[in-house]
Amino acid sequence: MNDFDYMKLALELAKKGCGFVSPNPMVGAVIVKDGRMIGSGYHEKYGSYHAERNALASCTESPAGATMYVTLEPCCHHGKQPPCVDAILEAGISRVVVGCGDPNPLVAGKGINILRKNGVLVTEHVLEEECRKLNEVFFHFIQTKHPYVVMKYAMTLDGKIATYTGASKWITSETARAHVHTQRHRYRAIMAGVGTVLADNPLLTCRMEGGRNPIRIICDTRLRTPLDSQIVQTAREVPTILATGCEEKENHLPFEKAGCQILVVPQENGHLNLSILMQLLGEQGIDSVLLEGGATLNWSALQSGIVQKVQAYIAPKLFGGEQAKSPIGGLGFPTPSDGVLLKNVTVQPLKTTKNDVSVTFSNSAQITETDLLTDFFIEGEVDNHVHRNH
Ligand code: AOF
Ligand code: ZN
Repeated sequence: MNDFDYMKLALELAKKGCGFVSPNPMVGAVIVKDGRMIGSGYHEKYGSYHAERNALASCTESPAGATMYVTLEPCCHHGKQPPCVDAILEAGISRVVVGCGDPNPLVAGKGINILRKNGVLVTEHVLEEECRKLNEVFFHFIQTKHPYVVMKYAMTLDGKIATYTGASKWITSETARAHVHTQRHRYRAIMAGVGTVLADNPLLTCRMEGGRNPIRIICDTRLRTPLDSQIVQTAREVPTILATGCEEKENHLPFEKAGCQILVVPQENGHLNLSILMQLLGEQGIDSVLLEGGATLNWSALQSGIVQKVQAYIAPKLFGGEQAKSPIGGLGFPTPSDGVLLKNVTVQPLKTTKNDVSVTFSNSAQITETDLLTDFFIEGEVDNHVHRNH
């Protein structure tokens, strides 16, 4: 096992915090002495112990003289937890291997400096790209104070999100739909337009085993969400924000009584100003938003430059129809060179068993063949972005 192998272990541990540590980063740590792993831990929950202290507490023997592998630079500030550098120095760790620096201005480089000043040998940049990528949300949020926005949609291979009649259940298979719930767990909030609430009356919860519900945000410029919708009816159990341009307090009251938070957002061309909405959500500590908007909201989001990532579930199906909607509506861009480019694109096949077909041969031996459906999950980061509203 070398430095990279141990850092990989620390990365795997860090991922266990996914969905529970926001808006903190996911961090993992492994402690190695004389070629043996003697402790490990990760940041499990927002506000609770940092990875380093959990790893130190788990040690099966004295960590004095050991090496600690940690995916993020150890902190040196007093937040909800005391500084990790103090715990590392007290434990007598002699070498610290760091994945990537902490962009938090309270830490940024200072944590590593303190360790070095106190005679600890520090090795930096081990699996740095992987460690940064793991916390792309944290890096974005701490630097911009706006949530990391992921635009998600499911479409057919001919680019339709519904048939010409408006029917959309279902485009993708169960496997793809289950995968969506891992993303609802992963990101802090989910955002949809009031059109989706009126059409589908969705719950927008996370139905993944052991998962955590995202905060639900409905963009509802004129406050048209029905009081008897599932969203409003479950607002006491699942945090729910109605973002609206409607300022009349008496119209807010019934929603607030039902447990919803009303967030008044300035309007722009009859729609909510999404950049200001993101600023307001950021002020509430919401570090990430999974945008499951309809075509109109998706276009507004792209146009206002708030989208960092696109996730497309693509079914091997064709709907056809000029009137059938595609994922991004609005006017669209006039020339191909104006289009939004994606970078770091990955493609993941999501296989589903459609049917078990029993085949009987003449010798009467039965075998079962599996008929597979494959949807594709495509993810890419938004590369170029033009603010067309300004
Ligand atoms: C670490 N190890 O496991 C984590 C770190 O309020 P606090 O005390 O939880 O501090 C949160 C900040 O600490 C967070 O913004 C980030 O800079 C760092 N997170 N640091 O050494 C950890 N989760
Ligand atoms: Zn810390």
